[in-house]
Amino acid sequence: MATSFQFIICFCLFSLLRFTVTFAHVIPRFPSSMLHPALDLGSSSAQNGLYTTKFFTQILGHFSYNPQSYQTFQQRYLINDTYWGGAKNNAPIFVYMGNEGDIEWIAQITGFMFDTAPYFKALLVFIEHRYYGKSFPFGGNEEVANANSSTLGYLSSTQALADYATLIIDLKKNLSATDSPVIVIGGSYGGMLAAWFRLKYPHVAIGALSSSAPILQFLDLVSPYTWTNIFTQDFKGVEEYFRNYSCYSSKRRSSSCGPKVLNYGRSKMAKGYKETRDKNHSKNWTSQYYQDLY
Ligand SMILES: *[C@@H]1O[C@H](CO)[C@@H](O)[C@H](O)[C@H]1NC(C)=O
Ligand SMILES: *[C@@H]1O[C@H](CO)[C@@H](O)[C@H](O)[C@H]1NC(C)=O
Ligand SMILES: *[C@@H]1O[C@H](CO)[C@@H](O)[C@H](O)[C@H]1NC(C)=O
Ligand SMILES: *[C@@H]1O[C@H](CO)[C@@H](O)[C@H](O)[C@H]1NC(C)=O
Ligand SMILES: *[C@@H]1O[C@H](CO)[C@@H](O)[C@H](O)[C@H]1NC(C)=O
Ligand SMILES: CC(=O)N[C@H]1CO[C@H](CO)[C@@H](O)[C@@H]1O
Repeated sequence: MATSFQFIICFCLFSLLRFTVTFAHVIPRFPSSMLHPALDLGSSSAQNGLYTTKFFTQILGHFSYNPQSYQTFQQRYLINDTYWGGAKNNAPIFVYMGNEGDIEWIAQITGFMFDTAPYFKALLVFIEHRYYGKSFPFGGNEEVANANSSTLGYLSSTQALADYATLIIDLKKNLSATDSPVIVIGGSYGGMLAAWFRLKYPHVAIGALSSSAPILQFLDLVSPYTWTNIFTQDFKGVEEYFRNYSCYSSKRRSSSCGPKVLNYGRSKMAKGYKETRDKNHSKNWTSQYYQDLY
C-alpha cells in the first residue's frame, strides 16, 4: 500500500498553467482566476456542506532567528471527515497543497478529492497558501502583508511547504492519527508544491499527486516552447473555429473572437463537465476559464 502511493503523476492538461501570448514575447503566468477569483463563492460556501473551516496559528518565518520570524498568523484550512476511516484504522489523509488563490474556491473546483475519498476512506484537508484568501500574515492585513519587500519576503514556496508540514504534523497529532499515511495533492503551482513536498518532507507524506504541474518548466531544463506546443495540440480540435473568427490574426484578443469562442466552449464543455456540483457554477467556471484564455 505504502509504496503504491509513491508516484508523481504529471498530467499535461492545458487547464491550469497558462501563458499570455503577445507578439513580442511569452510571459508565463498562472491563472488570473486564482490570483483574483472573479466569482464570489463566499456566501455559497458557508452552506455548501463540503467542509468545515478551521484556522491554525502558523509561524511567520520557518528558517530564521530574526525576531520578526517568530510572529504568527492565522492560516485557514478546510477539513472533511465524512469519508474518513479513522485514526484507529490508519485511514489515509489527502491534503491539498493550496496554491495561489482562495482555498474555498480551490476546494470547490477540486471534485477529484471528494470523488476519490470514499474509495480510500480518506480524510480531506485543504490548506490555504500564505498571503492568499484569509491567510495573510501581519494581523491578517492584506495591505500590510503586501506592503514591501520586508513583509513580502515571507511569501515563498519554501515557507509555504514548511507551513504545510507544520500543520499536517500538528493535525495528525490532534487527531491521534500519527500513523495515517498522508498523500499530498495539487494542481498547477499547487502540483509543484505537492511534488516538492514529497521530495523535501518524505517523512510527512508518503505520496504526491501533481496535476498539470510544470515541475520541469524552468529555463535551461526544457524548451521555453514546451507548454505552448502542448497547448497548440489541445486546441487543434477547435482550430477551424478559431480560424473562422480570426483568432489567429493580430487581433488575437479582439472582441469578435473572445465571446464567440466563449459560447462555443460553454456548449462543448457543458457535456463533459462532471466535476461541478452546481450547474450555475459550471457555467460560470466555463466562462471564467475562457475569459482566462483571453
Ligand atoms: C464532505 O463532503 C461530502 C460530499 O460533498 C458532503 O456530503 C459532506 O457533508 C461533507 N462533510 C463535511 C463534514 O463537511
Ligand atoms: C514595510 O511595511 C511595513 C508595514 O506597513 C512597515 O512597518 C515597514 O516600515 C515597511 N518597511 C520598509 C523598509 O519600507
Ligand atoms: C491542535 O490542537 C491545538 C489545541 O487545541 C490547537 O491550538 C491547534 O490549532 C490544533 N491544530 C490544528 C492543525 O488544528
Ligand atoms: C467555419 O467556416 C466555414 C465556412 O464558412 C463553415 O462551413 C464552418 O462550419 C465554420 N466552422 C465553425 C466551427 O464555425
Ligand atoms: C441557477 O440560476 C438560475 C437562473 O439564474 C436560478 O433561477 C437558480 O435558482 C440557480 N440555481 C442555483 C442552485 O443557484
Ligand atoms: C461570469 C458569469 O457568468 N457569472 C455569473 C455566475 O453566476 C451568477 C449566478 O447565476 C451570475 O449572476 C453571474 O453573472
